[in-house]
Amino acid sequence: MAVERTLVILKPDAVQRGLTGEIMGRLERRGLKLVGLDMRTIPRDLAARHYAEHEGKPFYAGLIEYITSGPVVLMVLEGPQAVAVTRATMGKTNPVEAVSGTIRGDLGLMTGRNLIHGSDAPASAVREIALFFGDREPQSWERSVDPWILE
Ligand code: DAT
Ligand code: MG
Repeated sequence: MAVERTLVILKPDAVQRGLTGEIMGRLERRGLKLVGLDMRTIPRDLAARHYAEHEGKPFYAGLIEYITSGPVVLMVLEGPQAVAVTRATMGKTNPVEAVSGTIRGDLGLMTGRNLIHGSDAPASAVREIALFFGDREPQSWERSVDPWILE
């Protein structure tokens, strides 16, 4: 099974609501390995590059306002099919449709305050990790419990 990396952003609402630990804990407990971590406020130009695919859509301006409105926590996670596993753990984009047990389904109510970003495909993950962590290498480390998580 392909080992992938994915970019996660714990959005400003997750930080302001004190949910970063809760959300990081869920992703850690899933078995994904943390290989990058940072806290910062995303500048508008970087937000625009990150969300370029949504430019021109009715929610675009609000999305840029929201994602740049305060500090976020950025994570790079690694594991087999890390992109799909992270998306499944997050739940659907609209928290109303996200099933219970998912991050958005348990902790959110509205699409414009849906707590978390996760790359939507391996190619997007490569692009987004370069965008946010391009100037540094992900942390490589041996995780002693790996034989109990990975076949
Ligand atoms: P996701 O974040 O699940 O990958 P997306 O890439 O389609 O979803 O959209 C990016 C973000 O834009 C999403 O997390 C919240 C916002 N958004 C998407 N569709 C929206 C809509 N119809 N109304 C308001 N905000 C929306
Ligand atoms: Mg997306």
